[in-house]
Amino acid sequence: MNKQRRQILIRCGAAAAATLGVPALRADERSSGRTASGVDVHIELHAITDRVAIRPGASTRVWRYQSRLLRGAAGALEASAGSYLGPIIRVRRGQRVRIDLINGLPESTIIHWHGLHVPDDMDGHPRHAIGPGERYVYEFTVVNRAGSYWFHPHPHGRTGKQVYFGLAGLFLVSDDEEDALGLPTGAQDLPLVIQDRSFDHDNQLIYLSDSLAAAPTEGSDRRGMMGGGMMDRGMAGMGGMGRMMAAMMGMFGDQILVNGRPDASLELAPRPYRLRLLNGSNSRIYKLAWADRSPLTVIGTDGGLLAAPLQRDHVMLAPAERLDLWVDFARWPAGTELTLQSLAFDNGTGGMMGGMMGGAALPDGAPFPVLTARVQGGAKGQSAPLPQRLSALPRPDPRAAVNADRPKVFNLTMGMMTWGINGQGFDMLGASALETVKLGTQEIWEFRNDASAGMMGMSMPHSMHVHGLQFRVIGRFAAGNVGRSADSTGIIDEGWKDTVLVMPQERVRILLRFEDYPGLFLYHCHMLEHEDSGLMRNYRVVA
Ligand SMILES: [Cu+2]
Repeated sequence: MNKQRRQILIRCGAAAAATLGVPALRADERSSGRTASGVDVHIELHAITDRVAIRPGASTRVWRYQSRLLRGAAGALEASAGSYLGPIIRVRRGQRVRIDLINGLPESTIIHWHGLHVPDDMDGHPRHAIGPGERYVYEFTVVNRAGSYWFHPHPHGRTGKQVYFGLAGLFLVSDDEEDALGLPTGAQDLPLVIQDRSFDHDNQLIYLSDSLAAAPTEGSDRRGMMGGGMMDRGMAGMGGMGRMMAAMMGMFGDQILVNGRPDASLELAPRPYRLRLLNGSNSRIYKLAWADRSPLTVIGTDGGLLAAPLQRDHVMLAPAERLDLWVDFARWPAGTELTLQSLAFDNGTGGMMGGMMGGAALPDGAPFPVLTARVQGGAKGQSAPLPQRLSALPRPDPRAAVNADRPKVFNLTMGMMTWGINGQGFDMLGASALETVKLGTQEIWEFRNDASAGMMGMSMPHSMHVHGLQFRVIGRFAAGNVGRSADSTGIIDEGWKDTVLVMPQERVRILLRFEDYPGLFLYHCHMLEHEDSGLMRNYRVVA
């Protein structure tokens, strides 16, 4: 970022918010009609270094968002007491929000509003990253439908590290359509953020070559797999080869945390709950099921409610995906202890990862418990039945795409130990002709995960995320009799999505609509180590 832009950002925070986003805000007024200064909610998020108690014994150094509500109803901001995670921001569709990010970290950062439809300079592209001590002012109208969105850092090459050390929170949107359904609210509307972490003997987080004890600096960011002292810095529990593999294949922690807590155990009333699941992990996929194999009722995905509830034995949840479950705990006798598990699955790498990572304690696809839920006694609350019609969800119409007969192909590639898309790594300001789209049109894109013929012939699942919009999944195909077939049962492709899991040897087609905002947006794998090492590109929306 140049000096002039930095100064604008800093001035912006001290004076009016309007400076930064004037052209964008005008395009964004359609649903609120308010002036730029008339915000409904104003929140300050201060990214700071801190210590929290996570495990018995020494406290853990973390990075987290310290939050303050400067304007808006008290319910708009829920700080997470005693956890690195959060806060939870709650807004209504149509509200205008201003959020000031203040960077109290020793390195640059920026926040991305995952799943929200906002102008490109409000989206948290890495080109907008701010340095230590600087402020970035976001202001936008929430036009998304009710749903469970979230926010996290997005500086280039360091997203994985910053999320891992604690920076992430939920952004929950409600609207009139959802209110009318009478879904569980209050304590029965329960967000569950699932993450995996590794700790050293002193309770400190271990991330590749970084730990917060070693005060990471701008100089320690990763520039490709082989650089940056990845091989020679000592780190507990992972040898040099293991670190290098993790930097490329993904960080897999051996401790499962729910809402920032290990060994999560919930006391639940015998009533219906809405469980809002977010996979906030860097790279781990969960295959979730109740231990007693009670069916799961899915009512929402990334972009809000489905048209109707779905019943599944188990559900896959890839990094950054959300799933809303409806569970009536009155169906079990008081005192029942239920375990939500992640079941064993084949990630399509043929067990290669476990071997090559020197025996990661909890490899991708290994089974483990996620949380226990104990059904309390007492009066069974009034169990409102779940409506069988949830939301007006239009049927996707692939014929409306400008390339209905020629889907754009995006191969997820691995070459010379670097991830890429069609063989290309990240280019901060660049977008190819293939990656240029016209405002007001729809396109079909196909992510292909069967092209990795790199030097090690690796393929892994990828969790593909497109910024700035919600799309629909219109097809999922096996790529023929090439290699192993991975386990893709339990993937929920229904509803509005912003992130889609593409298993090895699969091809997934999505229908995207580019509306309202021209500019430069990202699409990438949300396995953050893949993203940080090249599986990320821009697309450009032109008027
Ligand atoms: Cu990936």
